[in-house]
Amino acid sequence: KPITVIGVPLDLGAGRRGVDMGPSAIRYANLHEKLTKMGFDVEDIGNLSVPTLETYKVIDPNLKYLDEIVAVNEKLAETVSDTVEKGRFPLVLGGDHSIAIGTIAGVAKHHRKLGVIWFDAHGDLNTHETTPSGNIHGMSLAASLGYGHEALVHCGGYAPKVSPENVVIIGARELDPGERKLIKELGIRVFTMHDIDRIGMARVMEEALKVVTDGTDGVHLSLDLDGLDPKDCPGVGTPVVGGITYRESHLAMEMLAEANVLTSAEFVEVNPILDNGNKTAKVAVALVGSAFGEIVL
Ligand code: DIR
Ligand code: MN
Ligand code: MN
Ligand code: MN
Repeated sequence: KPITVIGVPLDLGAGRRGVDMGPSAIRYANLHEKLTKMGFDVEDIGNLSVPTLETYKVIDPNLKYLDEIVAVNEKLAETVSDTVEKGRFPLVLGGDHSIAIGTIAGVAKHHRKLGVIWFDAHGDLNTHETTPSGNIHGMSLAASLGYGHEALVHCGGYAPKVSPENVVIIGARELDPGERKLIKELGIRVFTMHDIDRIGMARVMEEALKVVTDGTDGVHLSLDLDGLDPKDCPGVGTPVVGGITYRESHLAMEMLAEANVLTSAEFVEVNPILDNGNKTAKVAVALVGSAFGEIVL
């Protein structure tokens, strides 16, 4: 399938600056070349235009930069939706993880039922009522499920985008109290680092694939690079020790490619300012390769 790359250099949803440079860092790590060499028809439509932090001020400390983030996500939802309509695979480069609201809004309306793999150290299941930070990148999965501020929940003009039984979180190791509560209430499947240690990534992915393909007609991958261990991915805004290794994350992508179920993907939270020689963006590009079916032999 032909691929359309969409950059979203947004950092208003995160607590630390720098993820606005994520799309550049990923392109610098030769994303286009990798996909072209793999034989894909790739078009890169560039970056969406995104407001600069200094231009705006925080109005609600529990929903920092809400209006600006909503505007970017509405535009992203349209762009992603147009891409799907053209029969192309949307590959979105972040930017902070709040952009998942727009990506999923653009994708989900083309599916009867969408499965979502949320690969992250965090749950991103806060709302303005539970957030400890006010950062909207910690609310994007909740919003996609229909929880949180109306403007986030209704991105793209409809809600909810996904139902809890088709969502799986992989790599969680830092959840806030409100997130734990929502996970229990909704019965969301979460594979924590404990589970990965215990049963291994291969079995985690087998189970995860069941969750996201059960009755669905599409699967979205939302991959926050902080899901990986900071040793492999130091260039992220909120590193959490004890993460998924380079190989475990590759195995996950390889099993996804093998299952041949992905219909859209986003790679977010790459922060080159905090990185070491663009290591994290290079990992992102390698993971994209595996997710699209690159194999060693
Ligand atoms: C935290 C951090 N749970 C929050 N979330 C992050 O601010 O809501 N997600 N960093 O990727
Ligand atoms: Mn995240
Ligand atoms: Mn995260
Ligand atoms: Mn509503």
